[in-house]
Amino acid sequence: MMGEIRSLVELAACADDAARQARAIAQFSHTQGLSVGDAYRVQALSVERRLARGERRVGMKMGLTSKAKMVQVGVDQVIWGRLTDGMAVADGSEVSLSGYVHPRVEPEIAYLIGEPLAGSVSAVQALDAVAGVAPAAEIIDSRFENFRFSLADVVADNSSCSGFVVGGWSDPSTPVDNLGIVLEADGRAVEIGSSAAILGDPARSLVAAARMAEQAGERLEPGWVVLAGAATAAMPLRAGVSVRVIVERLGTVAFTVTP
Ligand code: 0L1
Ligand code: MG
Repeated sequence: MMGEIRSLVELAACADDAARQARAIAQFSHTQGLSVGDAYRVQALSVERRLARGERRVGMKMGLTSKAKMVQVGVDQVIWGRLTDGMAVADGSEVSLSGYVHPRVEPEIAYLIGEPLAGSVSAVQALDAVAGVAPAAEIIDSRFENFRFSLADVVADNSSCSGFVVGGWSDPSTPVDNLGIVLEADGRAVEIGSSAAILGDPARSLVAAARMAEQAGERLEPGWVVLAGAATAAMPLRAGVSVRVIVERLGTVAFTVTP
């Protein structure tokens, strides 16, 4: 039975409250039709609520940029979400599971934006705007029950973004198109991949970020972080685990989960 149809503002409040209270909710698409365009509007409105509480916009995440990720969640389109400073996790720090519903972690490559970037650009133009590259980990956490969602659901839920950890920045000229990546739990490799799994080259993800930002009336701003997407499937987080992402040439990022 269809429930009451909610406005985009109400859906945004629902997604934001669920994230804030670390509470699972039913998929929006179970009770009402939601276009992907409207879902991005819900995402924008829910992130505006974070900004109204004092958080600051610090970047953009690209999602589902690898086959492994698309297969893992059953959605086969590149999506994006908005990063705020409230989602940043310091490299080497400890996080508590209490702030999440059912978090997972995935290994990524991060770009630091040096010059404004938006619209239809080539990979060369996109990379010219980059001030640094770094190893990164994204903590994703769907607010939907059982980590299941439609394309519109996940977009409305800020593309599952929940936290991100960025390591030390390397020179932007460092090639990142085919670097070995390992995701470790307690010192054991759980996922092994290559940055080439990110759309064949993470630079393609940056190009897509510039295009999608413009479609949303935004641009990538100097100082922003762009997460290019995961190189492997994501790993569920459990209490007490020590997580480390190792990216060939770029170094490592790490965090632990409170026991
Ligand atoms: O690659 C990603 O960051 C995708 C996030 C959305 C799907 C998921 O929750 O895994
Ligand atoms: Mg990701």
